[in-house]
Amino acid sequence: MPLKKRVLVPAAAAVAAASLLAAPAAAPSPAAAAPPAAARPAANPAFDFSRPEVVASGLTVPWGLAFLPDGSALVSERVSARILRLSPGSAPVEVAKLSGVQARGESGLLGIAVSPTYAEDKYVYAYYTSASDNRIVRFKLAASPQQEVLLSGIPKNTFHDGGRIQFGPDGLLYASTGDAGQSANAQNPATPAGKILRMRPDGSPAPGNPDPKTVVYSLGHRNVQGLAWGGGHMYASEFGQDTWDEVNHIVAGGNYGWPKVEGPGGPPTYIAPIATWHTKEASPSGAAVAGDTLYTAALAGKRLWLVPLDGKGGSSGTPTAVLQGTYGRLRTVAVGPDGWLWLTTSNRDGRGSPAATDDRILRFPPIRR
Ligand SMILES: [Ca+2]
Repeated sequence: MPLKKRVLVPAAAAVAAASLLAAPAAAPSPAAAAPPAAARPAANPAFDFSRPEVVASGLTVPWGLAFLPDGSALVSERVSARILRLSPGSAPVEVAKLSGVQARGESGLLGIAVSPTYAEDKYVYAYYTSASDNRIVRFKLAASPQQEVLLSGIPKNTFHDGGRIQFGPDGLLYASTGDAGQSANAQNPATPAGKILRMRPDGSPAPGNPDPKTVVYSLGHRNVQGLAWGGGHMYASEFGQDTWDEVNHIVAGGNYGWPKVEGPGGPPTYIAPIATWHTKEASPSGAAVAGDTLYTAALAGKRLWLVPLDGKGGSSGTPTAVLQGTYGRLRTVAVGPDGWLWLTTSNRDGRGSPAATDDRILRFPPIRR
C-alpha cells in the first residue's frame, strides 16, 4: 500500500462535499424511476468522497488516464499532446509528447492505455486525431517517441471522435469511436466510426469478433467515451444527441440503436441502455466499475454518477450522483492500483468555468468496511 498522506482540502470544497453527502440523492432520471422505489436500491459507494486528495493541478484538458505497474499514473493532455507521469505527492513529469496530433473541437490526443505486459514490452497505447483520421498507435515512453500505427482511418471530425482505449480482462484492446458527425456511420459495419472496436495488441482483429475479419465489436453508437468491466460484464457510457445519454451493457455484435433510436425504445433488434439521463444532467465520458457500482464522469452534468449493477449486466436500482458542481466538468474516472478512485476535470476545454487550479486530477480513498 502507498503511504496514506492526508492533504488539506480547500474549505469550500470540503463544505461542498460534506453538504452533498448530507443532501438527499439527486433526482433519478425519468427513465430509471419507473419501477417502485423499494425494489430499486441505490448504489453503495465504495469511496469516501469527503476526503479528496489533489494529485495534480494546473493541467490543460487532461483526457486519458492509465497506470504503470509501479502504481504511478499516466495522463494525456488533449491539445498539447503531452503525456505526464503522476505520482501522489510529486509534481507531474512530462514523459512523452506525440507528434502528428491535430486538436480541434473535441479531438486531439484522447485515450491512453498501458500494455498488460508492460514489464516485458514497455508499450504505451494512444488514440489520437491526426491531420487525416483518428488512429491508434503504440510507442515506448520517450521525449518524442517513435510511433507504431496499429489502426488508422477511423473517421474524424471536430466532434464525435470517441477516443477511449482500454485493455479488457481478456487482454485484448478495446476502443470507442464516435460517428464523426455522420450518424449513418453507426449502422454501417464497413466503417469503424460509431462502434466499439476490439483488437489484438498489434491492432489486428481480435479472434472471436462478430466478423473475424474486422475490429468491429458492437455498433449503433453515437459517441462512446467510457469503457468499463466488472463481474464478467462490459459496459460503455455514450453521449446522446439532445435527449438521452446512456450506459449500455456491451455484448459482441450488439446493435445499440443510433441513429434509429436515442435512449430506450425501438424494435428489439436494438439493445436498450441500462441507465439513461437527460443530456444536461450527464454527458457521461469516462466510466469505471468498482464492486457492484458503475461510476461515470459527467461533463455537462458536472457530477459523478453512480449506477448500481445487478451482476448480470443490468442495473439494480436508481442512479445517484455525488460531487455535483464540486469540481465542474468531469472527464475520466478510474480505479487505480492503489484502490483509490481517480477523477479528472475538464474545465479548460472551452466549455467550462475553470478554477485557478484547473485542470485537476483527484483521487478518493476506498471506504474500509
Ligand atoms: Ca443507444
